[in-house]
Amino acid sequence: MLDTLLPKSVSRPVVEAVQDFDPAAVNIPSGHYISGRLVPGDGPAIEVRRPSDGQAYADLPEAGETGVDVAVCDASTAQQQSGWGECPPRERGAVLRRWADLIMENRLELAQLEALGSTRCISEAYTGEVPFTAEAIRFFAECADKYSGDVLPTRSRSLGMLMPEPYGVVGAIAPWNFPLSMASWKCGPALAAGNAIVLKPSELTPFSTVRLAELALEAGLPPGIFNVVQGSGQVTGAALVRHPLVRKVSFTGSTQTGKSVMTDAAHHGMKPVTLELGGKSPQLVFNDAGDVDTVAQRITRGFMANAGQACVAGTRLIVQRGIAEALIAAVVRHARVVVPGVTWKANSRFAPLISQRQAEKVSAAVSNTVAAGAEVLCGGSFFDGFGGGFFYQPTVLIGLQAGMTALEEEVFGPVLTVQIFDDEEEGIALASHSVYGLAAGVHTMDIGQAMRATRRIAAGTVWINRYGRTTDFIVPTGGFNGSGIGKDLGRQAFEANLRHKSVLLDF
Ligand code: TXE
Repeated sequence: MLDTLLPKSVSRPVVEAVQDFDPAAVNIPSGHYISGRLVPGDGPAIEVRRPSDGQAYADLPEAGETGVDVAVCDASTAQQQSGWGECPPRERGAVLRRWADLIMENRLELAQLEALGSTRCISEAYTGEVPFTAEAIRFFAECADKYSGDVLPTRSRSLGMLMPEPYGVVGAIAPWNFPLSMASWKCGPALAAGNAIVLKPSELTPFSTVRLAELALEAGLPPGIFNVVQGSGQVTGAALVRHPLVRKVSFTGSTQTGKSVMTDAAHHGMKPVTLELGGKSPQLVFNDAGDVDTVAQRITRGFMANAGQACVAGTRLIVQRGIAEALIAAVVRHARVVVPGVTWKANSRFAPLISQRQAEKVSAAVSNTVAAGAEVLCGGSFFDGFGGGFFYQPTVLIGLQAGMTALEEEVFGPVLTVQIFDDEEEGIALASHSVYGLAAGVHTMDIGQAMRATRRIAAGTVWINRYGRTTDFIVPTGGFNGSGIGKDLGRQAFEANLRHKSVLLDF
């Protein structure tokens, strides 16, 4: 997802600067970050492992209800007393821009921290994830003073207004697949709108966001406006969603957990939620899609980026019969040449799966599907030679029937299913999914065909003749149906962090 079109000035000149690094030499900011200070946790700790080799490298403190209460109360006090919510929006924008500058100045350190503990290879973290994070914050900094409420057409001797105001404290819960950029998608709009934020990163990738919070303070964010609490979802995440002073919740993760976040938010204060959930996105390729190899590369990147651990991964190839044989062969060819490598090596381009649990999920999805009659065109097992790391081979499956696991469920690994169709109607029908509606790719040179398919596919994003996001952060992202509620990115994400008060003044 993130190795897409970064501006040349951001991504290109520095590729050479990426070098191997020693994972044991990385400084780890361990603890919660509350009121501008790193707070060592007390109580139970969670062992954190490196996905590349499975080695435990740090202990994570877990904030229970009491720890979360301290963070949220401090955030609420800071939001009310520091002036962050009331200062001129342009000043908020300036702080966020300085923050983005500091992120870029500390790019190598952040990239190493990210690559150490997540599935981001250092080259991608340095050229993609970190600059992408800074750019998203810059985008939301620009929103700060460019949004107004409304003046409403009311009776002649009255003035009707819609006045936007921040919620107060926003609770944010981030996943492990893009730890820094997912945090920026949540913190950027919440902070630009004048809220304080308490962020819970994934317990699998907890540390890079602490450094992000330290840099925010250095940029001028008042202490207590950006806090990080560490811990598991069931304990820390649930306590955050339920806390009475958290007035809005933003979550990215599985559809299953999204349901319980939404239920908790409803039962503990009727809080608005933004939910960016799972997907099972189709890539619909018509006979006239263009150069076969170009399309194959698009399809391959679409399902293999971050080893398939992306919510928008295009994991269902639905291809028209006339082009099917050539395209499938080309996809398999591209899938076979990937070179896996530990995330701290500069030339590694193919990521490990995040954890043993995720590895078991991917492996079971493939073996269940094969046991049910599907055929493996390539992959189907782990790469050898990585000790405790879980590197799953890019896998292409064909001969699928409705109901098979890999076709229906979000696998979150580098697994592509292939289905062949004859006419447009059949292709569009296959593209729909009974649960998910996150993203879709439509590949055809016939603009009419592209737009007919786009109108009929139920997905929050449709890419035509491309696959994957860009740095056009103005384009909102979010799912339909089981893939979520509301939008990240775009003006919509900023506006979702404001509530609107209707005011009627008689004169
Ligand atoms: O996700 P969870 P997991 C999907 C993907 C993956 C599956 C499981 O299919 O295989 O989810 O991954 C926090 N209250 N996605 O278990 O549980 C948790 O601590 C509040 C898709 O990691 O959704 C973490 O910070 N918070 C996805 C975050 O939620 C809770 C990205 C995500 O965890 C909580 C990741 C609770 N009750 C996984 N339970 C995407 N949309 O990109 C957990 N959490």
